[in-house]
Amino acid sequence: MPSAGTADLVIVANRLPVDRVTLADGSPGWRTSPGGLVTAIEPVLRANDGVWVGWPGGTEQDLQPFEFDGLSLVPMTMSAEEVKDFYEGFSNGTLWPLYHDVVAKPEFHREWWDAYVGVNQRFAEKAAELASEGATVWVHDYQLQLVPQILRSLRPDLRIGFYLHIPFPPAELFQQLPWRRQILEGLLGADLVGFQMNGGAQNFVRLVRQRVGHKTHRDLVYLPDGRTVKAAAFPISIDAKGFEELARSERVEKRAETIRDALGSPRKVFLGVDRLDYTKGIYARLRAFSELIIDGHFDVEDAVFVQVATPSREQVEQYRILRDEIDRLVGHINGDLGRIGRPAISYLHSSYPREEMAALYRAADIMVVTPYRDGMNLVAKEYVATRYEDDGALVLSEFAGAADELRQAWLVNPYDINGMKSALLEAYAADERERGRRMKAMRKTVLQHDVAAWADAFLLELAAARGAHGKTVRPAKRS
Ligand code: GDG
Repeated sequence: MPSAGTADLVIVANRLPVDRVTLADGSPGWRTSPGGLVTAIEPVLRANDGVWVGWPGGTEQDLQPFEFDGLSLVPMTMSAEEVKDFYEGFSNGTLWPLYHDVVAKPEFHREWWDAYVGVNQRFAEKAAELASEGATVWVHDYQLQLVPQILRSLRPDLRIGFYLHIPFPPAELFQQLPWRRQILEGLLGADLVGFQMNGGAQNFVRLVRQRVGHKTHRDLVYLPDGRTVKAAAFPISIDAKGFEELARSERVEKRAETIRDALGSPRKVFLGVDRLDYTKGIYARLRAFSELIIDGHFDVEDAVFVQVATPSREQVEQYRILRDEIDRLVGHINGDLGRIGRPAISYLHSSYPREEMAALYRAADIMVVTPYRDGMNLVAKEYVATRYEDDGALVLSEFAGAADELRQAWLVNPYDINGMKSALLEAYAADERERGRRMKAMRKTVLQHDVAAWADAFLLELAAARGAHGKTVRPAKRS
């Protein structure tokens, strides 16, 4: 067993919560990458002398552990080949489409798998080196599913939790994977395996029974060595209060007005905000909107659609194809339906500061979130958090995890364009009372179940894991 480190809590995630930037004096520095995960985990990290292990992006080598904003960060370097085979390849060309209902065809390449094993091994070794005797290690997401098992073999004294941010697919799809058994065994190294939804936890337990042959009962797996692994759902959320505060700020409120003016003050603004990803259903949603104009339900004076598509995974072939398809569709729609100074769709292929996101949410009357499959979808929850006057409408895919909690949204099947057209039209025409009634209920849910509650619930369950070794994580002090 390698000698223990000093951290009582180790977070292991593919990415560090910071991005590389060039400072004013030209030297390289770091900037916090915006996200709810760091907001939720930061207080727990502080209370436990914790460290965060992850890749800072890029192929820079020789990076040393550093402190940033009071957090201890341990960068894992990656070679250009690992970025290609582990990150773009196995993570985003194999697992991502396979876990999202194969909406794109997953590719299976043995050299991608070898790179996945290698990178998981390195991350596990680093966590083993940093964790104190009996520490808690919390591993995140589909890029690192082998880490729990490797880590357990290196350090049987640890308490290990794993959380999957994306859906865990049904057996019928998962079993296509040539390395299905290795992935399941990798996850079984954890004491607790967390999923967004119950369905994911159930798929996992069923697959373990069928493919690995372990005894299971409800949400528990019994291993031959006497360990028990629990699989359970912990729906993730956002820093709801933080978002609401941002939305209430004068700067954001002013900016929202400016955005509406710049759009030509239409009666209604529709909004979509997504990473440019084929799982998000951007193409079908824009078609549905444009057909409502063609059918004469409204025109560009009445309503415009703002679509923000944040650049994502641009080296992966499928993402390049998608970008071209959306470019072409937006060009067609605007060419056919727009007027001078009035495009039907304002398409922004760019990423923005958090404040601008909040202003966009405030400027939008109807938020349209129509993924074909999504673990949760935080954008839907962020929109709800910013509508502190209980106004605005949310059109939401049934296949986003968020649909389980946000039942009062206008729920749609994203494959059904006519159904989406009806929902968009209903949300467009709904009166203030109807919109208010729905938003009020959704706001209550989002504010109550925020990301801090999510992190606390996971860590509490991990602390209670049956027969697990190790110390217990101290709860975060939250304001
Ligand atoms: C995965 C799962 C699950 C986007 N563009 C900008 C920006 N964003 C922020 C949003 C939101 C986040 O990124 C996107 O989160 P989503 O949940 O919507 O989607 P994924 O990126 O696919 O996330 C998903 C999530 O993990 C968490 O477990 O919910 O199902 O797929 O917070 O606001 N933020 C800023 N500028 C942008 O341009 N600042």
